[in-house]
Order: sequence, then structure tokens, then C-alpha cells
Amino acid sequence: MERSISLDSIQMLKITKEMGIDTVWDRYEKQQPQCGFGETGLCCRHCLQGPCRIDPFGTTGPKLGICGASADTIVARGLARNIAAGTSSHSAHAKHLAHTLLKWSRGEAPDYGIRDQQKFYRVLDRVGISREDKTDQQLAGELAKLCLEEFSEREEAPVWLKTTITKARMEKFEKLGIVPLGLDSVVAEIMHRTTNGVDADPINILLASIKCAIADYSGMYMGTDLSDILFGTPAPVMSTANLGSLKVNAINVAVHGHNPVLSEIMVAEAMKMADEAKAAGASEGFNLVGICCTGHEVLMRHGIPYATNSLSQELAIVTGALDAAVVDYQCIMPSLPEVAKRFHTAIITTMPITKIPGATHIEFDEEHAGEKAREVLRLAIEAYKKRDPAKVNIPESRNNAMAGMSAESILSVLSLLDANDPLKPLIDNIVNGNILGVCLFAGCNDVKITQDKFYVTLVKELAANNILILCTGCAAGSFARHGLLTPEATEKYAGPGLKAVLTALGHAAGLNAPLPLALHTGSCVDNSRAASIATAIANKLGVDVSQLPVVATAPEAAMEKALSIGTWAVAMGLPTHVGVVPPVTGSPLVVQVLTQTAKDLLGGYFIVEPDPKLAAEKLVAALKERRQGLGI
Ligand code: BF8
Ligand code: SF4
Repeated sequence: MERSISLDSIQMLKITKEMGIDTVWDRYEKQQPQCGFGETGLCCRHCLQGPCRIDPFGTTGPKLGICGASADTIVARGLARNIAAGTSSHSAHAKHLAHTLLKWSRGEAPDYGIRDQQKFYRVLDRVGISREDKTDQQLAGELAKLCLEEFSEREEAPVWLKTTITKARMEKFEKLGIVPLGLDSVVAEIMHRTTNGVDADPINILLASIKCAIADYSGMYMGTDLSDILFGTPAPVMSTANLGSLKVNAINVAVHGHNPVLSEIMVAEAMKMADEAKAAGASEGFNLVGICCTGHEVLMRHGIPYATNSLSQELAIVTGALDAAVVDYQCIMPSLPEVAKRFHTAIITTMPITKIPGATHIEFDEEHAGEKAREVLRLAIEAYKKRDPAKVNIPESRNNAMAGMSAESILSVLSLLDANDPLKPLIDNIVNGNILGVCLFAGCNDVKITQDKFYVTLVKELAANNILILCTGCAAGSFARHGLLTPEATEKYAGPGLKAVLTALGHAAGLNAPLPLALHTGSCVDNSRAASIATAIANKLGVDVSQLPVVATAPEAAMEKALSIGTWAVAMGLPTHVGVVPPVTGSPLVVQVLTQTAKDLLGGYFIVEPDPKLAAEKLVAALKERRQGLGI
């Protein structure tokens, strides 16, 4: 199988071959054939009597685990734990930001502040905190404490859930008994009920998994709110993407991981320390670039170039020009220090929960944020001095990329067409058929799929069908690296209706060109932004999100986080496509619930389709069905 369609990845992979460096693709090959029990979800290790395996063909092998758990029980329990892991990751990210805000409110984190006061006040009003006679510090303290309370079990739904979804959706969740009562408590509940001897009813377990995913949504929404308050709500910004964004005359520092809490400070300090970098011989100072979702956070807010999405993170080192990779948490390959051994790159871990053997650990804390960022940057300067020019191979490929399309900036662009009623132009164009519907592209790169191929093929098909594209995470990274976040891509690939709308909007926004083919709405946590737009449209039309012509896709999903996001997208009522088959096929019952029964219960359902053309057909059909339901 072809490893990647990205020119920079292909070029770097030639070097890894010549140098005998193993990458994620080599390690994947060494894992072949992968275990069929694991692939189908039919392996259980939830107690020490296991591992237990069920015969996937239901013929001669065991039909039950040692405790009596059936294939359906084992598959449902495995999926539930995947979703709980995804939920805990996004929620921990939000919790970290809540602690940062709390520390700032107490004067303990002076490098931070309220960067978007309007949003701060809007969020306070929405969550019901009175602003009367209080300073911003006091309000920040109250908000942070309310956030932290959301993690434990309470007697009511999380505020970030009940204030952000339609009334009809909330009633549905209540009726189905799937309202989570706390972001951490729901994860603990999943761990409890999926251990040996608790919940054996696959349907009951799946409902609990959906409840957990709803908590995931709520934590992600909180994460986005807090990031915007602390670091500013993104506005349209132009930048570049690909490994070609590395510069030979600069000290190249990649910020990698997910949480902007350190990278924001790094961006500010790197500017202040440009002279130190120049004194070390780098005439262009520091060149910060992004990898994974930390990369999206700084691209969205500061136009920092996006080096690569997840799968080719090792290849950034292989350019020989990456002086340091500074990582926080999630999606960071433990292999980075091993690859870096062959070059001069400093791999710097910064979080107490993410240490990697072979990396240098500089523990970050918000109380000393600026100081820690400077320490990290000085380590990058030292590494730069050891750079070997003979090993420098920066790929030429570099694309322009427009980002910064938060819900607020999308609304403000729309308001240029109708200042009093910004959603109206969008709704009108959906109703008149210029736009068939909206598709949110999310999710990872997965080594089981040629890197970026599914994304690029599918997005071209959908755009040709006049589907408005939003994107986040590695999906957005893929589009950035393939020049699809540009007006030129709109000219080339958008169907006539979509092109007309994006052109009108782009010209109204003063771009003198159409808006990009895909609107980059942020990191994975920022999938909440797309959800907020869908909810606003549904509220305006007086319908539920499950009736709107809106779909989601994670064609190259890899991480447990993608499963939790996909599951809350289904819970919100969206037909949700995945291109990689999750480990559930060992239970026809679980597959049926996720792909069919969910539609009756929630309106949303999973579409599992590994072929891009067929996936496009199914997504278009799902949008048409929704349009028919609305009579448009
Ligand atoms: O949270 S898309 S590989 S980088 S998990 Fe990770 Fe997947 Fe990329 Fe961001 Ni999201
Ligand atoms: Fe086997 Fe049951 Fe233990 Fe799982 S929980 S390992 S199926 S005995």
C-alpha cells in the first residue's frame, strides 16, 4: 500500500529508507498480520482470568468468555472503554484550562489573561453567572470553579450541555436516560460497569457509552470556550502548511500535542527572544511550526504554519532542520526520541502526565509559564548549534492555508451579507439548493489508510456536490497540506452553487476571492464550534439538529478520541461516517445498533464505509434524505 499522497511525506520517506530509520509505517508492517480477535473486538482482558477470545465465525471455537460474557457483551464493553478514554482526554484538556483560569483569577499565573472579554461575558451570561459588581478576576474564579464542578457527579446535567443544545435534544436525552451527571464521574461509571461481573447487557452498555460521549461533547465545548477566553477567539488568518514551512535560516521549533496553554506562551516568548536566536546564527530568528492539534490552536490564533498532521510527525525530524519538538499531550508518538537520535532535534516533554524515555523533560507550570517557555526556547537554541547542514532536507512543498473560522468569525462573515440576520444567507442558500448540506470533516490519520488519500478524494467529491465543508484536527491538517484551504481550491473543486456562495462571501469579506473550499474551524476539541453552528441553525428554524442536512465524517479515524467524537455526533443527530472499521464487527448486534437502531432513537447513526466514492454517495444520500424530511 502507498504510504502517503503528501509530497513532503513521500520525500522524507525516501530518506528514512536510505538511513534505515523505522517510522510508524515500518512498525505497522512489522505488526502484520494483526490479531483478528482484536480487530473484531472479540478479545477481552477485563479480568485476570483472561484473555478470553470468542470465535468470530461462531463455529467450533468458544462462544462465551470464561465468565460467560458473550461476543455482544465483550464488543460493547470494549467500545465503551474506548469512548471513556476519548472523553477523559478531551475533558482533561478542558480541566487543565479551568485550572489555568483559576490560577490567573488568584494572581498566580500572571502570564495569562482574558484575551476575549466579549466572549468571556457571553459565556458567563450563558452559564448563569451574574456579572454585577464583580471584577474580571472574581468572575474568572467563579467561572473556573463552575467548570471544575462539572467534573464530579451532580444532581443535574452539565451546564455546558444544557445551555448549548436544542431543547428537543435535551428532552430526548432525558427520555432515554442518557444525560451524564459529571464529566469524570461518567468515565468512572463506564470503568465500573464494564469490569467483570457488572453490566452484561450490550444495549444497556451502548446507551451508557452514548451518555459518556455526550459528556465528551460537553467537555469539548467547555475547552473551546475557555481557550477562546484565555487566548482569544480565532479570526480569519492566512498561513502556510507542509514540512516546507520549516526554514533553513531559522531555529525551527515545533509545538505538538493539544493544549494551547504552553504553546501560546511559546509564541509570545519566541517573538521577544528573536535576538537571542539571531545571535546564535539564525538570521530569521525563531520559526515556530505546529503539529497535531496544538498546531491548529496556534495556526487558528496566530497564523503559525502547520507542519504536519499526526501520521508524519516523525518525518518533521527527518528534515534535519527541526531543532526542537516541544510536546504537551495526546497523539505524540513515543518513537520521537528514537528518530531524533539520528539528528540533532531536542524532544522536550513538558507535562507531568507525559514523559517519554529519551526526551528531555522541562516541567511546565502556569505560575512560571514565561520562564519555562524561555527555558525551552534556549534548549532549542543549543540544539540548533548542533544542526548538521549536510543532513538538512527541507521539502519544497508548501501550501497556503486559511484558518481561523471560529463560529464567531463564520457568523461575522455571514453578517456582511445580512447584518440583522447573519444565519439567513446560509439558510436561504441551503433552502434554494445552492448548498446541498454541510459536512464536518474530523478525525485523524490512520496508518491503515494511505495518508490523506481518503480525505482528499472524499472532500473533492462532496464539494463537487455543493456540500459546504467544515474541518478540524488532522482533517484540517490534511486539507491545509494539500492546498484545499485556499480560494484556488474553491475555484477548482466546488460545484457551481457552492462556488457562488463562497465567492459572494469571500468578496463581501474583502478577500477579492472566494472563501476556501473547506472552512478550518480548529482543533479536535473545537468540533464544538461546528456543533454550535448547527444548534443555532436548528433553533432559528425551530427544528432539531437531527432534521438538518448536516453530516460528519472521520475518514481516517485512529484514536479513541475520534470514537467518542463520532458517538456524540450521532447522539446530536448526525449521520456520521467512518472510513476505518472500528473493532465492533464481532458483534452484529452492536453494529446494528450503531448503524440502524441509533437512527430511530437519536436521528444520528454511523455509516461505516472504507471506499471514498461510496462514502461520498452515502453522505450525499443522507443529506438528500434530510432535505426531503424538511420539504426542501
Ligand atoms: O485531537 S485528529 S490524530 S491530533 S485525535 Fe490526534 Fe486524531 Fe489528529 Fe488532535 Ni484529534
Ligand atoms: Fe474473560 Fe470475562 Fe475476564 Fe473478560 S471479564 S477476561 S470475558 S473472564
